[in-house]
This record gives sequence, C-alpha cells and structure tokens, in this order.
Amino acid sequence: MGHIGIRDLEVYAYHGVYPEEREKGQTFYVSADLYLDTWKAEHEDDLDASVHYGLVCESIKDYMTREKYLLIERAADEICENLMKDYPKLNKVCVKLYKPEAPIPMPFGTVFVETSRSWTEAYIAVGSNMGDKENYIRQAIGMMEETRGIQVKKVSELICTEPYGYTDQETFLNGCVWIRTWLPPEELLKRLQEIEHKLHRERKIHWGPRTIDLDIILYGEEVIHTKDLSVPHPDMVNRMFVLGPLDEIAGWAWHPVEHKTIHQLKESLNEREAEKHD
Ligand code: A4P
Ligand code: MG
Repeated sequence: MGHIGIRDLEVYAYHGVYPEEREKGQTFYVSADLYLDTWKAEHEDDLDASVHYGLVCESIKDYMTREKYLLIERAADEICENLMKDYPKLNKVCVKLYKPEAPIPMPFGTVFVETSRSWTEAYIAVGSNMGDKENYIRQAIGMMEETRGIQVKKVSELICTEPYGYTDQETFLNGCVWIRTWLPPEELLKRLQEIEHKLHRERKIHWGPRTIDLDIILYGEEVIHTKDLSVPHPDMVNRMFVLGPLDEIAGWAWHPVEHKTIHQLKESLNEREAEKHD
C-alpha cells in the first residue's frame, strides 16, 4: 500500500461552539494521509491509477465549508467519511484538523483532532421465508448499498433451501453479500437490524419465520464475542445455505478460528453430510 500526504491545507470555515465562531469564521488547517495501492501509478506513471491530490484538496475545502459544525471532531469525521465515499481507490484515510484560533484565553500553539477510517471486507448472509422472499432480499441489499459506510461489492445467487433448526416452516431463499465497510462491527449490526426492522421483521420464534434475516458471517479476520455479537457466526460451518453462496463469491475468505478458507469449510461440510447419508 502506498501513501499520499497533504499537510496544513488552509481553509476558512465556520465551526465552533460559540455563535461568533459560526458567524465570523476562522482559519483551520487540514492534514490528510491517503492510503491506496500505488503500484500501477508508480510503474505506469498514470494519474488515473492514483488519486489527484489537487482534487482532494478542493474536496476537503468543500466538506469543510458546506456545513457549520459545533465540534472539530464532527468536521474531521465529515472529511474522512466523504473522502472514503468520493475516492473509492482509498483503502484508509487519516485526517488531522487544526484550529489555531480556538477561543482559549491563554497563549497556545494550536488544538487539533485526529481521526481515521479504513475499509474492512465483511460478508453478510441474507435469508427470507415469508411473502415475496426475493423482493425482501433485493430491498435489503438496496438498503445496504444506501447505508453510509457500507459498499456492496458482490451478491451471490439466491438459492432455495429447506428450513434448518426449526423445520416446521416454509422453505427459505438464501444468499450472501460481500461488502466493505468502515463501520465498527457493533454499528454494522445496528444498521442491519434497522434494515430488518424497516422490512417488517418480527422476532417471535427463535429460528422461526422471517421476512428478512441479515447475519454478519465474517468481519475481516476479527473474532468477536460480545453480548450482542458473535463473529464469525458460530453456526456458519454447519450451514450449507451460508457456505454454498459464500463459496461462490469469496471461496478464499479466511475463517480466523477454524483456520480454513470458506471453500475448505464447504468441502468438509459436504464430506460430513455425505458420511451421514452412508
Ligand atoms: N447476533 C449475534 N451474533 C450475530 C451475528 N454474527 N449477526 C445476535 C447477526 N446477529 C448476531 O438474532 C438474535 C440476536 O443474535 C441478535 O439480536 C444479535 O444481537 P435474530 O436475527 O434476532 O434472531 P434469529 O435470526 O431468530 O436467531 P439467530 O440465532 O440469529 O438465528 P440464525 O442463525 O439467523 O438462524 N434455515 C434455512 N434454510 N435458511 C436460513 O436462513 N435461518 C435460521 C435463523 C434458521 N434456519 C434457517 C435459516
Ligand atoms: Mg439472525
């Protein structure tokens, strides 16, 4: 991964807790570190393979001046998230925002905040077994695409599957979605639950009928065990309706606990199922 740095870009803007700051404005300085794959740009001398730092500076000025925020934390966050959205080649962005004229009644150099965002690859299992199943799944994927901090990279085929666990219910339509996200795992779960909620998901029976179910299968190579979240999904290794679609779009993805690829996990589940039927 290469790196482009911008230091002390001067921008006149109107952020601050005091009303005078939002009326009169003041000078801010922005430093940004943009991480991306610069191999092609280095070897082919081609601007299209990189990001144009002049345009990035214009964009930073635009993000800094189109709104007035109370806090520099918020303004820095806005710069980071918009750079990630508007420059898809960037894998990671770190921003420092300096406010040397901050209203502090004593001599000081400057105040600043620092924040960063980076993309993590994640995989979401989608399932529905009520009503127009395909429509619920397509709507959920559309809503994921519109969520700030989520980009949908690839969607598997949707497959019809027999209910697993609680079997006295309709057949399921299942698939997997490869996303990249800069949302932390708990925030990603919240956004997915909001989408489930909008699509009239009701939680009546555990493992029971649902208009839509969105489960986080893998989040990078992180292992997470909290009250609300277990990642990798604890039962994924036993579910062909997860491993099948996931193998189609990301067979090489790594399970950080089993230490196997998705393709290997699918093969071993196939073997276990074949042994059961022998
Ligand atoms: N939670 C913990 N880890 C995760 C995670 N990695 N992703 C918590 C998403 N949620 C996670 O989930 C209950 C709680 O799990 C959430 O509040 C969250 O904090 P839920 O979606 O409300 O309830 P659920 O779906 O009924 O339970 P669960 O355990 O998530 O069930 P699964 O694993 O989703 O299985 N058969 C077929 N053929 N196809 C299916 O898609 N799905 C299920 C449900 C059963 N049988 C199926 C299918
Ligand atoms: Mg679930």
